[in-house]
Amino acid sequence: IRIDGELRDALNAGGRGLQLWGQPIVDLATQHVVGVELLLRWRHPSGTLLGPGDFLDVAEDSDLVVGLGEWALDESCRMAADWLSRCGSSTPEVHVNVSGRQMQSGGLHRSVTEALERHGIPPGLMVLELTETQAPTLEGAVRADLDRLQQLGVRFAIDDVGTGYSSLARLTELPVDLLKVDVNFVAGIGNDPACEAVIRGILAIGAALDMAVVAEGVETPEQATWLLDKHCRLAQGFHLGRPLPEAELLAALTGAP
Ligand code: G
Ligand code: G
Ligand code: NA
Repeated sequence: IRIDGELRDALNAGGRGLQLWGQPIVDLATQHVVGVELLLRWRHPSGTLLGPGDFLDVAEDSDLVVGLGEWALDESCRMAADWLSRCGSSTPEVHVNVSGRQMQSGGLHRSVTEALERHGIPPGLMVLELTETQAPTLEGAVRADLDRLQQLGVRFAIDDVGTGYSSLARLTELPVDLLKVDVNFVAGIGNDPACEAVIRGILAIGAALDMAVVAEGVETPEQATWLLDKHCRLAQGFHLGRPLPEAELLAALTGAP
């Protein structure tokens, strides 16, 4: 399949076939949904529903990832405007994934502010998730983009913490507010002391640097209990909620049947 051509067609048609599914981020102490991570899906012209792993690399290798990122920012804000109108002050934070190439394109500040303004979303509601392994060298312009967004109230999360090659240096370089513990460490809770030690270490770094920590990939109540016991209050995973398409997500957020 010529994924790149088809993806270009989809973007040129205003994002035809592209969707964002939302996965809840839960406060384990209160069970409240405090955030939603938006995850890209693509209903390919063949009918198959594709995940990011099926087409993100292709997009990342071209300028397509920038258009895809702009589409995702706008779509996230459109969805968030709907949540805001129904959930008011309990509207969850909106977590949007940003690729390294999108950061380096130089247009991140503009894309984010335009999407927020177009849909009337307060900047404090938005969290941009950056992946360690993709985080580019922070040349002046990229750094300035991130700083301006942070001054506006937008926050930043580092995804898959512990799997990148320069994680600790990154944490002091980037304007980071939130650390996301990689699923592989969470999978080791209860059976792999090394994984547990890494999670404790990330929690200690978060506490020392005043960054919140989200555990990803929580699949069992035992993992949730272990995390809460270590004062890790924020978690995401199949045990707490699977990624859902827009209508089902909305029903989950508003408690509708
Ligand atoms: O939903 P799934 O677990 O298949 O997502 C796999 C990965 O794809 C996620 O870890 C996330 O980092 C990445 N991803 C999902 N949605 C987006 C998106 O909108 N933009 C970018 N750049 N990456 C995304
Ligand atoms: O870090 P990233 O943005 O890739 O994280 C989101 C990804 O993790 C999504 O692709 C989602 O499908 C996946 N995911 C979400 N919850 C769980 C879980 O409980 N277990 C596993 N193995 N993967 C999960
Ligand atoms: Na993410």
